[in-house]
Amino acid sequence: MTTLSIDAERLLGRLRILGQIGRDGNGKLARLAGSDADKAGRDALASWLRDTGLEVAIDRIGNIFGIWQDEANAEKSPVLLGSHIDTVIDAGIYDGCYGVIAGLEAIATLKAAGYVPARPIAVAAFTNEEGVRYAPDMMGSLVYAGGLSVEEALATIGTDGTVLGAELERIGYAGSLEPGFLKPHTYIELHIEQGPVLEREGVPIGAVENLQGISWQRITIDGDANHAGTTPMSMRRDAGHAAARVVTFLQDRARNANAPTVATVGCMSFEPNAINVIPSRAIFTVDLRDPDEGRLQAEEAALATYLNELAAAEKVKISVERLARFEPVTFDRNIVRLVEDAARERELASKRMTSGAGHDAQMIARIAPSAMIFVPSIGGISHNPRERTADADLVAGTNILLDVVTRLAAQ
Ligand code: HGY
Ligand code: MN
Ligand code: MN
Repeated sequence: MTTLSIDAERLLGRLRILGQIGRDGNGKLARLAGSDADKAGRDALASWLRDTGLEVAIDRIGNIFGIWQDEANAEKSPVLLGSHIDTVIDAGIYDGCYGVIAGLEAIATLKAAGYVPARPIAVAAFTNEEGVRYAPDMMGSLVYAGGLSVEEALATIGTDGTVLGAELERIGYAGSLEPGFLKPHTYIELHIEQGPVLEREGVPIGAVENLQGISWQRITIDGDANHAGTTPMSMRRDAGHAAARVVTFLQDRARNANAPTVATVGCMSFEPNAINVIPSRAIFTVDLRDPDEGRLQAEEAALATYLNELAAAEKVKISVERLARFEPVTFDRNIVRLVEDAARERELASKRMTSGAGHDAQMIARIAPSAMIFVPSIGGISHNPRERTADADLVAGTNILLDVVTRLAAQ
Protein backbone atom coordinates (compact mmCIF):
# COMPACT_ATOMS: atom_id res chain seq x y z
CA MET A 1 0.00 0.00 0.00
CA THR A 2 1.45 3.39 -0.93
CA THR A 3 2.31 5.46 2.08
CA LEU A 4 -0.47 7.95 2.55
CA SER A 5 0.26 11.40 3.93
CA ILE A 6 -2.08 13.73 5.70
CA ASP A 7 -3.14 17.17 4.43
CA ALA A 8 -0.71 19.39 6.32
CA GLU A 9 -2.47 22.65 5.46
CA ARG A 10 -5.83 21.35 6.70
CA LEU A 11 -4.25 20.06 9.94
CA LEU A 12 -2.28 23.24 10.69
CA GLY A 13 -5.13 25.50 9.59
CA ARG A 14 -7.63 23.88 11.95
CA LEU A 15 -5.13 23.94 14.83
CA ARG A 16 -4.65 27.66 14.30
CA ILE A 17 -8.38 28.38 14.01
CA LEU A 18 -9.12 26.41 17.20
CA GLY A 19 -6.21 28.18 18.87
CA GLN A 20 -7.94 31.52 18.34
CA ILE A 21 -11.24 30.40 19.89
CA GLY A 22 -11.69 31.36 23.55
CA ARG A 23 -9.22 34.22 23.90
CA ASP A 24 -10.05 36.98 26.38
CA GLY A 25 -9.72 40.75 25.89
CA ASN A 26 -5.97 40.48 26.51
CA GLY A 27 -5.60 37.74 23.91
CA LYS A 28 -5.08 35.06 26.54
CA LEU A 29 -6.47 31.59 25.70
CA ALA A 30 -8.65 29.84 28.28
CA ARG A 31 -11.29 27.29 27.25
CA LEU A 32 -12.17 25.93 30.70
CA ALA A 33 -14.58 22.99 30.79
CA GLY A 34 -18.22 24.01 30.48
CA SER A 35 -17.47 27.66 29.71
CA ASP A 36 -18.75 29.71 26.76
CA ALA A 37 -15.23 29.47 25.31
CA ASP A 38 -15.40 25.67 25.64
CA LYS A 39 -18.75 25.75 23.82
CA ALA A 40 -17.26 27.77 20.97
CA GLY A 41 -14.40 25.28 20.61
CA ARG A 42 -16.80 22.35 20.75
CA ASP A 43 -19.03 23.92 18.08
CA ALA A 44 -16.05 24.35 15.75
CA LEU A 45 -14.96 20.75 16.27
CA ALA A 46 -18.47 19.39 15.75
CA SER A 47 -18.75 21.24 12.44
CA TRP A 48 -15.41 19.80 11.26
CA LEU A 49 -16.53 16.29 12.28
CA ARG A 50 -19.74 16.72 10.26
CA ASP A 51 -17.83 18.20 7.30
CA THR A 52 -15.77 15.00 7.31
CA GLY A 53 -18.94 12.93 7.08
CA LEU A 54 -18.66 11.47 10.57
CA GLU A 55 -21.56 10.64 12.88
CA VAL A 56 -21.33 13.06 15.82
CA ALA A 57 -22.26 11.55 19.19
CA ILE A 58 -22.20 13.20 22.63
CA ASP A 59 -22.45 11.35 25.94
CA ARG A 60 -23.82 12.52 29.28
CA ILE A 61 -20.53 13.96 30.51
CA GLY A 62 -20.19 15.89 27.26
CA ASN A 63 -17.52 13.73 25.60
CA ILE A 64 -17.77 14.35 21.83
CA PHE A 65 -17.20 11.50 19.33
CA GLY A 66 -16.85 11.61 15.54
CA ILE A 67 -17.54 8.07 14.30
CA TRP A 68 -16.67 6.58 10.90
CA GLN A 69 -18.45 3.29 10.39
CA ASP A 70 -20.44 1.48 7.71
CA GLU A 71 -22.78 -1.48 7.56
CA ALA A 72 -19.93 -3.89 6.95
CA ASN A 73 -17.96 -3.04 10.07
CA ALA A 74 -20.47 -1.45 12.45
CA GLU A 75 -20.63 -4.64 14.56
CA LYS A 76 -16.95 -4.38 15.43
CA SER A 77 -15.48 -2.24 18.22
CA PRO A 78 -13.77 0.89 16.93
CA VAL A 79 -10.20 2.05 16.92
CA LEU A 80 -10.47 5.19 19.03
CA LEU A 81 -8.26 8.27 18.60
CA GLY A 82 -8.56 11.48 20.55
CA SER A 83 -7.53 13.79 23.34
CA HIS A 84 -9.15 16.99 24.67
CA ILE A 85 -9.87 20.57 23.56
CA ASP A 86 -10.37 22.20 26.95
CA THR A 87 -7.33 24.18 28.10
CA VAL A 88 -5.63 25.58 31.19
CA ILE A 89 -5.59 29.34 31.87
CA ASP A 90 -3.42 31.42 29.49
CA ALA A 91 -2.78 28.26 27.50
CA GLY A 92 -0.91 27.28 24.38
CA ILE A 93 -2.78 26.04 21.30
CA TYR A 94 -1.43 22.47 21.00
CA ASP A 95 -2.07 20.69 24.35
CA GLY A 96 -4.92 18.27 23.66
CA CYS A 97 -6.18 20.06 20.55
CA TYR A 98 -3.38 18.59 18.45
CA GLY A 99 -4.46 15.02 19.25
CA VAL A 100 -8.11 15.69 18.41
CA ILE A 101 -7.45 17.64 15.18
CA ALA A 102 -4.79 15.11 14.11
CA GLY A 103 -7.15 12.23 14.82
CA LEU A 104 -9.77 13.86 12.63
CA GLU A 105 -7.11 14.52 9.97
CA ALA A 106 -6.06 10.85 9.92
CA ILE A 107 -9.68 9.77 9.41
CA ALA A 108 -10.24 12.41 6.71
CA THR A 109 -7.11 11.23 4.87
CA LEU A 110 -8.18 7.58 4.98
CA LYS A 111 -11.69 8.43 3.80
CA ALA A 112 -10.39 10.57 0.93
CA ALA A 113 -8.05 7.74 -0.13
CA GLY A 114 -10.98 5.34 -0.35
CA TYR A 115 -9.53 3.19 2.44
CA VAL A 116 -12.06 0.68 3.80
CA PRO A 117 -11.24 -0.11 7.44
CA ALA A 118 -12.13 -3.54 8.78
CA ARG A 119 -13.50 -1.85 11.89
CA PRO A 120 -14.95 1.57 12.71
CA ILE A 121 -12.58 4.42 13.53
CA ALA A 122 -13.67 7.21 15.88
CA VAL A 123 -12.10 10.38 17.28
CA ALA A 124 -13.00 11.69 20.74
CA ALA A 125 -12.70 15.04 22.50
CA PHE A 126 -12.98 14.20 26.20
CA THR A 127 -14.57 16.68 28.61
CA ASN A 128 -12.52 18.49 31.26
CA GLU A 129 -9.13 16.85 30.77
CA GLU A 130 -7.38 19.77 32.45
CA GLY A 131 -9.37 19.76 35.69
CA VAL A 132 -8.63 23.48 36.22
CA ARG A 133 -12.26 24.49 36.89
CA TYR A 134 -13.59 21.09 38.06
CA ALA A 135 -11.34 18.49 39.71
CA PRO A 136 -10.21 15.82 39.03
CA ASP A 137 -8.49 16.21 35.71
CA MET A 138 -9.05 13.67 32.92
CA MET A 139 -12.64 13.68 34.21
CA GLY A 140 -14.49 12.91 30.95
CA SER A 141 -12.27 9.95 30.09
CA LEU A 142 -12.29 8.76 33.74
CA VAL A 143 -16.10 8.66 33.63
CA TYR A 144 -15.95 7.01 30.19
CA ALA A 145 -13.67 4.29 31.57
CA GLY A 146 -15.99 3.70 34.56
CA GLY A 147 -13.64 5.22 37.14
CA LEU A 148 -16.13 7.87 38.30
CA SER A 149 -19.94 7.81 38.13
CA VAL A 150 -21.40 10.25 35.63
CA GLU A 151 -23.82 11.51 38.32
CA GLU A 152 -20.94 12.29 40.67
CA ALA A 153 -18.99 14.01 37.89
CA LEU A 154 -21.98 16.12 36.81
CA ALA A 155 -22.48 17.22 40.44
CA THR A 156 -18.89 18.51 40.73
CA ILE A 157 -18.67 22.06 42.10
CA GLY A 158 -16.14 24.22 40.29
CA THR A 159 -13.55 26.63 41.68
CA ASP A 160 -16.10 29.35 40.73
CA GLY A 161 -19.02 27.68 42.55
CA THR A 162 -20.73 26.47 39.35
CA VAL A 163 -21.92 22.89 38.84
CA LEU A 164 -20.47 21.00 35.88
CA GLY A 165 -23.75 19.35 34.87
CA ALA A 166 -25.57 22.69 34.79
CA GLU A 167 -22.78 24.23 32.73
CA LEU A 168 -22.86 21.36 30.20
CA GLU A 169 -26.64 21.85 29.92
CA ARG A 170 -26.17 25.60 29.51
CA ILE A 171 -23.66 25.23 26.68
CA GLY A 172 -25.72 22.51 24.97
CA TYR A 173 -23.29 19.61 25.48
CA ALA A 174 -25.11 17.50 28.05
CA GLY A 175 -25.51 14.50 25.75
CA SER A 176 -27.86 11.56 26.28
CA LEU A 177 -25.56 8.61 25.53
CA GLU A 178 -24.22 6.65 28.49
CA PRO A 179 -20.43 7.12 28.85
CA GLY A 180 -18.76 3.94 27.65
CA PHE A 181 -21.41 3.43 24.93
CA LEU A 182 -18.59 2.80 22.42
CA LYS A 183 -16.26 0.02 23.64
CA PRO A 184 -12.90 0.75 22.00
CA HIS A 185 -10.89 -2.05 20.34
CA THR A 186 -7.77 0.03 20.95
CA TYR A 187 -6.95 3.67 21.76
CA ILE A 188 -4.08 5.77 20.45
CA GLU A 189 -3.49 9.40 21.50
CA LEU A 190 -1.13 11.82 19.79
CA HIS A 191 0.05 14.65 22.04
CA ILE A 192 2.84 17.20 22.37
CA GLU A 193 5.45 15.98 24.88
CA GLN A 194 5.14 19.09 27.06
CA GLY A 195 8.64 18.38 28.30
CA PRO A 196 12.27 18.83 27.12
CA VAL A 197 13.36 15.25 26.27
CA LEU A 198 12.60 14.83 22.55
CA GLU A 199 13.93 18.26 21.59
CA ARG A 200 17.08 17.81 23.70
CA GLU A 201 17.81 14.45 22.04
CA GLY A 202 16.78 15.58 18.55
CA VAL A 203 14.20 12.78 18.26
CA PRO A 204 10.93 13.62 16.42
CA ILE A 205 8.72 10.76 17.73
CA GLY A 206 8.09 9.56 21.29
CA ALA A 207 6.68 6.05 21.75
CA VAL A 208 5.10 6.53 25.17
CA GLU A 209 5.20 3.32 27.20
CA ASN A 210 4.03 4.55 30.59
CA LEU A 211 2.65 7.54 32.47
CA GLN A 212 3.42 8.68 36.01
CA GLY A 213 1.10 8.65 39.02
CA ILE A 214 -0.67 11.87 40.06
CA SER A 215 -1.78 13.09 43.51
CA TRP A 216 -3.78 16.34 43.83
CA GLN A 217 -4.71 17.75 47.27
CA ARG A 218 -6.21 21.01 48.52
CA ILE A 219 -4.82 22.12 51.92
CA THR A 220 -6.51 24.62 54.23
CA ILE A 221 -4.56 26.16 57.11
CA ASP A 222 -6.47 28.10 59.77
CA GLY A 223 -4.67 30.47 62.13
CA ASP A 224 -5.69 33.82 63.65
CA ALA A 225 -6.04 37.18 61.94
CA ASN A 226 -4.19 39.80 63.93
CA HIS A 227 -2.55 43.18 63.61
CA ALA A 228 0.62 43.11 61.48
CA GLY A 229 2.17 45.88 63.56
CA THR A 230 1.24 45.13 67.13
CA THR A 231 1.42 41.32 67.30
CA PRO A 232 4.81 39.99 68.52
CA MET A 233 6.18 37.21 66.30
CA SER A 234 5.99 34.74 69.22
CA MET A 235 2.23 35.34 69.56
CA ARG A 236 1.25 34.78 65.97
CA ARG A 237 -0.84 31.95 64.49
CA ASP A 238 0.11 32.92 60.96
CA ALA A 239 -1.61 30.73 58.32
CA GLY A 240 0.36 32.41 55.55
CA HIS A 241 3.72 31.63 57.08
CA ALA A 242 2.69 28.01 57.71
CA ALA A 243 1.64 27.69 54.06
CA ALA A 244 4.96 29.10 52.91
CA ARG A 245 6.77 26.48 55.01
CA VAL A 246 4.82 23.72 53.23
CA VAL A 247 5.86 25.09 49.84
CA THR A 248 9.51 25.08 50.89
CA PHE A 249 9.19 21.62 52.42
CA LEU A 250 7.83 20.20 49.15
CA GLN A 251 10.42 21.96 46.98
CA ASP A 252 13.34 20.80 49.17
CA ARG A 253 12.11 17.19 49.24
CA ALA A 254 11.53 16.98 45.49
CA ARG A 255 14.79 18.76 44.61
CA ASN A 256 16.84 16.59 46.97
CA ALA A 257 15.08 13.33 46.13
CA ASN A 258 17.24 10.98 44.13
CA ALA A 259 14.15 10.30 42.03
CA PRO A 260 11.98 11.86 39.26
CA THR A 261 9.42 13.02 41.87
CA VAL A 262 7.93 16.44 41.10
CA ALA A 263 5.95 18.72 43.41
CA THR A 264 3.98 21.86 42.53
CA VAL A 265 1.91 24.38 44.50
CA GLY A 266 -0.02 26.01 41.68
CA CYS A 267 -2.81 27.85 43.52
CA MET A 268 -2.69 29.79 46.78
CA SER A 269 -5.06 32.29 48.45
CA PHE A 270 -5.00 34.07 51.82
CA GLU A 271 -7.85 35.42 53.93
CA PRO A 272 -8.56 38.22 54.62
CA ASN A 273 -5.78 38.99 52.12
CA ALA A 274 -4.93 42.45 53.48
CA ILE A 275 -1.46 43.94 53.65
CA ASN A 276 -1.61 44.73 57.38
CA VAL A 277 -3.46 41.64 58.62
CA ILE A 278 -1.77 38.38 59.60
CA PRO A 279 -3.50 35.77 57.40
CA SER A 280 -6.15 33.84 59.30
CA ARG A 281 -6.49 31.30 56.49
CA ALA A 282 -4.39 29.95 53.62
CA ILE A 283 -5.83 27.63 50.96
CA PHE A 284 -3.48 26.04 48.42
CA THR A 285 -3.13 23.02 46.14
CA VAL A 286 -0.41 20.37 46.03
CA ASP A 287 0.33 18.40 42.83
CA LEU A 288 2.71 15.46 43.49
CA ARG A 289 3.80 13.06 40.73
CA ASP A 290 6.10 10.06 40.39
CA PRO A 291 6.31 7.16 37.93
CA ASP A 292 6.66 4.78 40.91
CA GLU A 293 3.54 4.18 43.02
CA GLY A 294 5.54 3.29 46.12
CA ARG A 295 7.55 6.51 45.98
CA LEU A 296 4.42 8.56 45.34
CA GLN A 297 2.78 7.05 48.43
CA ALA A 298 5.94 7.78 50.43
CA GLU A 299 5.84 11.43 49.33
CA GLU A 300 2.18 11.70 50.33
CA ALA A 301 2.98 10.15 53.73
CA ALA A 302 5.95 12.48 54.27
CA LEU A 303 3.73 15.49 53.55
CA ALA A 304 1.03 14.23 55.95
CA THR A 305 3.63 13.80 58.73
CA TYR A 306 5.06 17.25 58.07
CA LEU A 307 1.60 18.85 58.21
CA ASN A 308 0.97 17.28 61.64
CA GLU A 309 4.29 18.58 62.99
CA LEU A 310 3.69 22.00 61.42
CA ALA A 311 0.21 22.33 62.97
CA ALA A 312 1.74 21.87 66.43
CA ALA A 313 4.73 24.10 65.80
CA GLU A 314 2.73 26.97 64.31
CA LYS A 315 -0.37 26.47 66.52
CA VAL A 316 -2.61 26.30 63.42
CA LYS A 317 -5.32 23.89 62.24
CA ILE A 318 -4.64 22.05 58.98
CA SER A 319 -7.21 20.17 56.89
CA VAL A 320 -6.58 18.26 53.66
CA GLU A 321 -9.01 17.44 50.82
CA ARG A 322 -8.04 14.90 48.13
CA LEU A 323 -8.84 16.21 44.64
CA ALA A 324 -7.39 13.49 42.42
CA ARG A 325 -5.30 10.34 42.75
CA PHE A 326 -4.24 8.24 39.77
CA GLU A 327 -1.70 5.41 39.89
CA PRO A 328 1.01 5.13 37.23
CA VAL A 329 -0.13 3.42 34.01
CA THR A 330 1.78 1.13 31.61
CA PHE A 331 0.61 1.28 27.98
CA ASP A 332 0.08 -1.62 25.58
CA ARG A 333 3.42 -3.04 24.36
CA ASN A 334 2.06 -4.04 20.95
CA ILE A 335 0.79 -0.56 20.16
CA VAL A 336 4.03 0.99 21.41
CA ARG A 337 5.85 -1.28 18.95
CA LEU A 338 3.48 -0.22 16.15
CA VAL A 339 4.48 3.39 16.85
CA GLU A 340 8.18 2.48 16.62
CA ASP A 341 7.62 0.43 13.43
CA ALA A 342 5.71 3.28 11.80
CA ALA A 343 8.46 5.75 12.70
CA ARG A 344 11.13 3.44 11.31
CA GLU A 345 9.26 2.99 8.03
CA ARG A 346 9.09 6.75 7.63
CA GLU A 347 12.77 6.93 8.56
CA LEU A 348 12.03 8.89 11.70
CA ALA A 349 13.92 8.27 14.92
CA SER A 350 11.78 7.38 17.91
CA LYS A 351 12.36 7.03 21.62
CA ARG A 352 10.47 5.10 24.31
CA MET A 353 9.48 7.40 27.12
CA THR A 354 7.39 8.09 30.20
CA SER A 355 4.72 10.76 30.17
CA GLY A 356 5.15 13.34 32.92
CA ALA A 357 1.73 14.80 32.18
CA GLY A 358 -1.63 13.17 32.74
CA HIS A 359 -3.62 12.23 29.64
CA ASP A 360 -6.96 10.71 28.66
CA ALA A 361 -5.01 7.66 27.49
CA GLN A 362 -4.27 6.75 31.11
CA MET A 363 -8.02 6.41 31.69
CA ILE A 364 -8.95 4.65 28.45
CA ALA A 365 -6.12 2.18 29.19
CA ARG A 366 -8.48 0.82 31.86
CA ILE A 367 -10.91 -0.43 29.19
CA ALA A 368 -8.81 -0.99 26.04
CA PRO A 369 -5.19 -1.51 24.95
CA SER A 370 -3.87 2.05 24.69
CA ALA A 371 -0.70 3.97 23.93
CA MET A 372 0.49 7.46 23.02
CA ILE A 373 2.67 9.18 20.47
CA PHE A 374 4.62 12.32 21.43
CA VAL A 375 6.15 15.04 19.30
CA PRO A 376 8.75 17.54 20.59
CA SER A 377 7.83 20.68 22.53
CA ILE A 378 10.12 23.60 21.74
CA GLY A 379 11.99 24.51 24.93
CA GLY A 380 9.96 21.84 26.70
CA ILE A 381 7.39 24.55 27.43
CA SER A 382 3.68 23.82 27.94
CA HIS A 383 0.69 25.16 29.91
CA ASN A 384 2.06 28.49 28.70
CA PRO A 385 1.19 30.66 25.66
CA ARG A 386 4.77 30.08 24.45
CA GLU A 387 3.94 26.35 23.98
CA ARG A 388 5.06 25.47 20.46
CA THR A 389 5.89 22.50 18.21
CA ALA A 390 7.46 22.85 14.77
CA ASP A 391 5.00 22.35 11.87
CA ALA A 392 7.20 19.58 10.42
CA ASP A 393 6.98 17.70 13.75
CA LEU A 394 3.20 18.22 13.92
CA VAL A 395 2.82 16.77 10.41
CA ALA A 396 5.24 13.89 11.07
CA GLY A 397 3.40 12.94 14.27
CA THR A 398 0.07 12.93 12.45
CA ASN A 399 1.46 10.69 9.71
CA ILE A 400 2.66 8.25 12.38
CA LEU A 401 -0.82 8.36 13.91
CA LEU A 402 -2.26 7.66 10.43
CA ASP A 403 0.01 4.62 10.00
CA VAL A 404 -0.75 3.22 13.46
CA VAL A 405 -4.51 3.69 13.01
CA THR A 406 -4.37 1.98 9.61
CA ARG A 407 -2.67 -1.05 11.15
CA LEU A 408 -5.00 -1.18 14.15
CA ALA A 409 -8.11 -0.80 11.98
CA ALA A 410 -6.95 -3.72 9.80
CA GLN A 411 -6.78 -6.08 12.80
O1 HGY B 1 -2.34 17.72 34.82
C1 HGY B 1 -2.01 17.20 33.77
O2 HGY B 1 -0.98 16.56 33.69
C2 HGY B 1 -2.87 17.35 32.54
O3 HGY B 1 -2.43 18.48 31.84
N1 HGY B 1 -4.26 17.46 32.89
MN1 MN C 1 -3.22 17.46 27.42
MN1 MN D 1 -2.62 19.95 29.88
